[in-house]
Amino acid sequence: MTERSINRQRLRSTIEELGAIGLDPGGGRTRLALDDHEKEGRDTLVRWMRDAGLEVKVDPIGNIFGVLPGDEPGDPVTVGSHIDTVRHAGMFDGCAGVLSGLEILRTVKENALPHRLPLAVAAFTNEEGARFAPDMMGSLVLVGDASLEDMYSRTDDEGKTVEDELRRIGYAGSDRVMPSYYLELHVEQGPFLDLKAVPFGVVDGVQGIAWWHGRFKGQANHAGTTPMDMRHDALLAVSHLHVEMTELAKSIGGRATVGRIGIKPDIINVVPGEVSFTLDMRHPDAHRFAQMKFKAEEAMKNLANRFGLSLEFSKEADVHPVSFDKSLVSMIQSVADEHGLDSTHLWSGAGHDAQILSHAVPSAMIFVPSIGGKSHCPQEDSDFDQIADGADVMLECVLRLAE
Ligand code: HGY
Ligand code: MN
Ligand code: MN
Ligand code: MN
Repeated sequence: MTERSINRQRLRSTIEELGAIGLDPGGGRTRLALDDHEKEGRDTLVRWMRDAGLEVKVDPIGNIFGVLPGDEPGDPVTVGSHIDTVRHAGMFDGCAGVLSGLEILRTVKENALPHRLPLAVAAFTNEEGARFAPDMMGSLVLVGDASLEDMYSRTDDEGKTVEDELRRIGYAGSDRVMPSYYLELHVEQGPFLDLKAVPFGVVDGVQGIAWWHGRFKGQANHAGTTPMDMRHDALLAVSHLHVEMTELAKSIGGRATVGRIGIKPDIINVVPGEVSFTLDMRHPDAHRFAQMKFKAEEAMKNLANRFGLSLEFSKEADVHPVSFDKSLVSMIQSVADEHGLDSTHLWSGAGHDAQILSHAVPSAMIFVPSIGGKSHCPQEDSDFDQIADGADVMLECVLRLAE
C-alpha cells in the first residue's frame, strides 16, 4: 500500500459493518430512507466521519457531508452516494461509494496528501425512493430541481411525511454544502462488466427514469355470476398495461417495470374493483425516453376507456438522461490506465445521485462489477479488491481536482 492508495482491509470492514445494520431474517438488509435502521446507519457513518477528524455537516433534506478543509476555502471536491436501501438489499448498493469516499478522506488526512480545495464525502437522502417518492430526493433538493417544501410533504404508505421523519431521527439540518466536482463509485448492478470480465467501468452517462403511481377503478363483483362481457375488471387494465409497456420497451431498447400492485378487495371470488400500480420506464436516449413517457400515459387512458374504468395517476419522478462531464470521464479513464486496470465504457441502467448532481456541477461515475449482475436483492455481490481498485482511482482523481 502506498500513501496514494487506500487501506483495503479498513474499507472492507466498514462495508461489512454497515452491511450488518438492518439485517433481515430472510437474507439481505433493509434500511428504508429515514426509518430506524437507516438512522442507525446514519449515526454510524457520522461517528466514523468524526473519528476520522472530518467536519460533519447536515443540510435541511438530511444530506450528510464529512468535510476535510483544504489549504484554501472553497466548494469541496465531493465523493459519495447513499446508504438507504430497498427491501432485502445487498450490502454494496450505495454503501460502496459512501465508504470508499470516507476511506479516501481518511487516507488523505493520514498521509497529509496535499489538496488546495476542501474534500467531502456525501451520503444523500432517499436515493432509492423505496419509501418516499421520488428517488434521488436529497440530491434533487441540493441542486434545486425539487423544492424542500414539496419534498418535506411527501408521505410513505402510512402517511408519515419526510419532514416528520427527518425531525424524528434528528437529521433535519441547517448546513449547506455545494460540491465543486462530484464523483460517485457504485456497483454496476447489471451484468455488463461481469459478462465481459472487465474489472472497471468508466460511466458515460445515466438513462432517463420516469415513475408513475396510478389507480384503475372498476366494479367489484361476483366471480361466478358476472358474465365476462359485463365486468369492469381493474386488474385486466393493469395486466394489459404491463404487457404493452414491456413490449414497447423491448421494441426500442428501453426498460419498463410494474413493480407494485395493490388489489381491492383482494379476495378469490371477487372481480378486482380497484387496482393501484406503479410504473417505472427508462431509456438512455432523450427522444425515445419522451416517446416512452407519452406512450405510457396514452396507454393508461386508452385502457381505462376500453374496460370502462376510471383512472387517476401522478408522475412521481421524471429525470432526463444525462451524459457525464467529458473531461472528468477522460480523467477517470487515464487514471485507470495508469493503474493498469482493464476498463470499458458503459451507460448506467440504474439511477444515481451523480445523475442529479450533473445538473449543477461537473460529475462522473466509476463502476465496479456486480457478480452475476444481481442487485436490489440479498444475492448482490462484488469483489472487495475491485472496489478498492476503484477507490484508488477515485483518490487520484480527487487529488488532481483539488490541487
Ligand atoms: O431506481 C434506481 O435506479 C436506483 O437504484 N434508485
Ligand atoms: Mn444505488
Ligand atoms: Mn439502488
Ligand atoms: Mn447512486
